[in-house]
Amino acid sequence: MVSTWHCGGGIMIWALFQSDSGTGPVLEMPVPASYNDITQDSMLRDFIGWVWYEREVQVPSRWVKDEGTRVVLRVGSAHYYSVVWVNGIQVAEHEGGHLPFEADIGGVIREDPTVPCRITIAVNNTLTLTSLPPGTITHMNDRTKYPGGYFVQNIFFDFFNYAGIHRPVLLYTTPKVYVDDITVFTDFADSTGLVKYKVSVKGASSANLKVTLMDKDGHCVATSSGPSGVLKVADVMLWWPYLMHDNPGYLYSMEVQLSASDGQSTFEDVYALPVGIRTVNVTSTQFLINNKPFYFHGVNKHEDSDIRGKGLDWPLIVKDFNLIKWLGANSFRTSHYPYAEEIMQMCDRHGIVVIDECPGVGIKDIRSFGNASLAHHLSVMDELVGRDKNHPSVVMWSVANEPAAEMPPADYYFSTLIKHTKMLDPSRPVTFITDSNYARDKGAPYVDVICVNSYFSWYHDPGHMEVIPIQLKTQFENWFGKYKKPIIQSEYGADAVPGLHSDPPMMFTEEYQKNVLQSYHSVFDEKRKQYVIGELIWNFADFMTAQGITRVVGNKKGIFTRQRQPKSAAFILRERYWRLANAT
Ligand code: GCB
Repeated sequence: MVSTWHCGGGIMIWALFQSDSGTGPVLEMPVPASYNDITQDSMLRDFIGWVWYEREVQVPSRWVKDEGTRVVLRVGSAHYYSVVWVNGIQVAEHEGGHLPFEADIGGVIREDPTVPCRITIAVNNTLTLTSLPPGTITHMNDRTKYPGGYFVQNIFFDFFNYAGIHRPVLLYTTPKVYVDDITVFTDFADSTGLVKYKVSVKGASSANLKVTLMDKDGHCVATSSGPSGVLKVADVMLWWPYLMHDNPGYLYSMEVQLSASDGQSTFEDVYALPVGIRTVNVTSTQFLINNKPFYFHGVNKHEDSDIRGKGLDWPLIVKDFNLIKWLGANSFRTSHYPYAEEIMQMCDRHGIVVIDECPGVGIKDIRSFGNASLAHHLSVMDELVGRDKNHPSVVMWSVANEPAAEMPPADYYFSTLIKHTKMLDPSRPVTFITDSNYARDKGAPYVDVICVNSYFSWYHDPGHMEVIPIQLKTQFENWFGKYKKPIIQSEYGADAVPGLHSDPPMMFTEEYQKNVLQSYHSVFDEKRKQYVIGELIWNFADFMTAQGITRVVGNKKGIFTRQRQPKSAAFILRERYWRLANAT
């Protein structure tokens, strides 16, 4: 990539089409951001259907003049289904939020170099039985009850279905012959690091490739040439998780230099990739990073904040990393969808370990286990693994959250999905997050690590914290007894409305949340000496949900408020996580 041009870092004009013949109001709409909370209009907050973004940009004339330059339009993510036009010509169509897509637009902008480049993006947030996440629509047509009639998007997940263009829209260029992709697998033997690489080139059948690996100070530590090979690094500095080593998140820089010729012109491209050298392995009782036992003491998150919804927001990202480190957390799960690449890069640099989850959340309806759903799920895994495969921070893939894994089709569905994911990436374990009964879960036989969610004394036996020790112990013993695989408590927690107090503790108070956590912790402490390899609190921060009788302006299970201020539980967790970090 030689240069980029931000075309989404400002206002895009947004129009809501109300009918085939006319447009709705035209609004100023920031990108990146969800559109839902930007205006005072509840219709827009809860809107389901097509919205249109449009913006004209002036493309540098050297890009347009030079036929040897490939001009690419890249959308970081748009929720959910998108169609993109440039100067009225369709250039891309993409299904699915949370992942990027792009289009080569050189041909279109060269057609008439005198006109500015008009980018139009139509986005539809409707979820169907085959989308990920799935959803259905119910029409309220009984005119005796609903004078105007209305329809609702039913969702089977617990976060607000924010929509719009959530991540940056960029234009960038490469030469016509270019480095399209790199895949690295890392390993080490004694003090020698090994980086096995593969480079894919597009635009020519052959090219000269020079590969250099540099350390943090810019010194070259290994070189190679050709589209695949192994770089050997003497006295390797391994990539370690935060708090597991004095120098966590160590990254080398791999640079691929391409030169090629098509007989008339020569092309040069450079692609730089940060590389962390580390290994990941799973035994029946342990999760090993660089052959050392790793205990996940971390959080589940959401991409969610006031006003911008799921829109990428740098101050929020940096604040969240500061809070994660303050807490002494060493890991998080990208519940319940892939997070922005910018966040993954931060994880690499800071040594924050990631369980990378695809948007397979809310697969509850038997019709969402059909062939069309599975085919889409497989292709989402292609996109996710393709995007995140080189991040050292990513140590495991999660293909779903709380599916109806007891249903008969779940067996074929999960065996196919997990096999496919392992074929895409043989170097990482694969899991999905379950809340099913251990005896009837049909996907669990295929995972490498059992990840189980439970809310004892909350959704079951509300108000009865005394049930936690026995129920939690039984949960662990049942799962381990059946599968002999390591277990992560992938969610647990309780809602707390900040500032609400009671003693003795009552549900929704800060005291109740604190006590639930502490009761879980004493069981974790007993079982982590055996086969429990991690605990991820639900949730890092309060987040927005659909309106409903169990949600008081959103889910309040955060240990931080939505504005990132600590509740009492944050201090309990902080004390615990630092103690766990110092004990290992
Ligand atoms: C869960 C879900 C999560 C919810 C949470 C809750 O099991 O995985 O998305 O937000 O419970 O608070 O109900």
